[in-house]
Amino acid sequence: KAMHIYFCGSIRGGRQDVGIYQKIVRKLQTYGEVLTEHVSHSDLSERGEDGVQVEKFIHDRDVEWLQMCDVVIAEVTQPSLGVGYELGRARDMHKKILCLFRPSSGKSLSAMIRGADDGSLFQVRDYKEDEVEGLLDEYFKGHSKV
Ligand code: 6K6
Repeated sequence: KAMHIYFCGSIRGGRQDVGIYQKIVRKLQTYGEVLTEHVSHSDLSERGEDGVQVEKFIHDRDVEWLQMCDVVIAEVTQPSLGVGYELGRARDMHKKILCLFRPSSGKSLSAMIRGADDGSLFQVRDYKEDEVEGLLDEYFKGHSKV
């Protein structure tokens, strides 16, 4: 059975890192099924207006996917309320979580994410863009590929 991977990246928080999300999702797809592939689609804009009913559907479906996933990978460089919310929910579900942050952005990661690192289930890694594939290989070592 394929591993279910939940990828988190900013949407309404701003789409400037979408190229990196694409690179990460492509790599994750060699390890399992990425439930939230749409987060990396370049045609998904932060400006989308959906109406509260659609947004309730998105929220409830995303929380269901979080519940069924085996692992959560989050690119946290571009701050996003949605990603922060997903990480808090996932942490309470005792999911295995990897947060990826690029210090070269000049940004400083929220203490609520950096400080959630417990050295096992919840991990935060600083990285450079060209390291991301090797870093994911290392993280998934031991997990079987699809
Ligand atoms: C469409 C266009 C703009 O916003 C939308 C809403 N569509 C979404 N569809 C699926 N997942 C979403 C959507 N909006 C947010 N999410 C979830 O929250 C994703 O799983 C992302 O990881 C995260 C992004 O949150 P924001 O606060 O940056 O939007």
